[in-house]
Amino acid sequence: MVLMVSEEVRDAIATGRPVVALESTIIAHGLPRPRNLQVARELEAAVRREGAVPATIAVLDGMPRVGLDKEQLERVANEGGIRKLGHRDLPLAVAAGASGATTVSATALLAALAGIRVFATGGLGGVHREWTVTQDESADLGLLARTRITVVCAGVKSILDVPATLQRLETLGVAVAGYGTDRFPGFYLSDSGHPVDWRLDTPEEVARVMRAQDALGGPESALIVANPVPEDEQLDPGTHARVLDEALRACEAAGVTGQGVTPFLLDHLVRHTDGASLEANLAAVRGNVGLAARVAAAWAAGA
Ligand code: PSU
Ligand code: MN
Repeated sequence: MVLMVSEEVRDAIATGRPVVALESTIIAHGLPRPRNLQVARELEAAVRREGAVPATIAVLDGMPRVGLDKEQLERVANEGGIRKLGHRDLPLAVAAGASGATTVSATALLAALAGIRVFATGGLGGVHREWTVTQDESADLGLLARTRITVVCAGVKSILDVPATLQRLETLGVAVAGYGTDRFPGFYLSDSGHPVDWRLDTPEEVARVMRAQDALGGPESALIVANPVPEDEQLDPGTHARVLDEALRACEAAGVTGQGVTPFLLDHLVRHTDGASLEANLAAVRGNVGLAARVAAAWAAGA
């Protein structure tokens, strides 16, 4: 067995009930303890409130798991040695018997393998500023170009080069639509300052695009539903610009590279905005999880 799907999730998939995949990197490496465990539970509860089954995904002792029980979720939130796993790390973690939280790329891959079509997260990874020097582009983008899944997110993390990331998504052939907006959301901010070509306004419209993807039978790529954080819950744009600038400089000064960059920047923002970035991040994720559950319901109902 290479993949363990929990009984509840397996049952929901088999009977055609709505399921929402949730990633675990945000829990283990994107949020401070002990708030991270509360959030992990809260997100699962939010999926259930909308009538869908949550499937949080992680690797524990070398076993990729889709749907975690109470103790497994606690391990992801609290265990010291939990690694950060992109999709390329999965075979290494399995063979080593290692435990790790899955990023968007690894979560999307495992969710699709399990037969789950809808996935909610905070913000996607993408092209980092300074890309010309570091060549740092998240593996999220390449994986979403070849995985048939719908990702509900608040755009891409604003610590990134947003227009370059949008361009890469276009080049890679990944479909992107704003949800209830013509503006591409900016993760902590409702508007990244960039437009988006397509707009969808209801879960049924999203489900229709998913069906059209399958009917057309092109490359097995994802659909990104970019759902903005409500304007009254966004991070103050002035604070965002100032603190992000400091965070990027601190990251460079600390010599952080590779997988460490995103957690470093997110953590810096939390500490230097008095937690305001955390609240905006959580508001975005909450909105995405609720919408993903409604999309999964529309998809399951054949809308
Ligand atoms: N969204 C959040 N917080 C996070 C992430 C997303 O609100 O911590 C994670 C996701 O798992 C995403 C990862 O895949 O950050 C990107 O990391 P990298 O830039 O190293 O690819
Ligand atoms: Mn990276």
